[in-house]
Amino acid sequence: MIVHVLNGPNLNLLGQREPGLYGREGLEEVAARCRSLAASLGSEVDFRQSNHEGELVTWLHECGADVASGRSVGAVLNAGAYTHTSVALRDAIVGASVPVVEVHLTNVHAREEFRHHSHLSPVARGVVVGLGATGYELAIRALHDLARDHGPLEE
Ligand code: CA2
Repeated sequence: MIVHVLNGPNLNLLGQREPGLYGREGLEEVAARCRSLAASLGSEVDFRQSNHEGELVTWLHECGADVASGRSVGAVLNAGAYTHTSVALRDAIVGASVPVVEVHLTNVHAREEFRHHSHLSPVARGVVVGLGATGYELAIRALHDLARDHGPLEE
């Protein structure tokens, strides 16, 4: 199986700026952690990052097609700031029927008010916030458990 891990704007800066907030690990190190855990579950990771909303929409569509054909367990999605602004990403999750676990490195609820609302949480299977890169690993495990327990096509 594949597990898609999609990262939104500015996450390419991880490990280079604001280590006090986002930690010292770079995005490649997060990817390595994801690959290692997925391998232990017998899966491969398709790990991507984009600064462009439309590209993330297209990737969610691709993930939905892979889920529908039984190749993917779904997507871990850290949409970055698009979380708080993007109706298009929410529509893509619903439209492509993607099982999504929304992940945030930081505890968005302990930050500015504008980060408290997510357009994605109501259509996500689950949400993990504030646990750093460990959140990605928890989300990968959850997507595998959900696919195993409910089957890839079930709501
Ligand atoms: O906590 C998260 O994972 C966020 O999705 C990160 C976003 C932020 O807009 C969300 O509210 C919460 C920001 C990603 C920017 O990442 C950077 C990493 C290092 C240095 C600068 C930005």
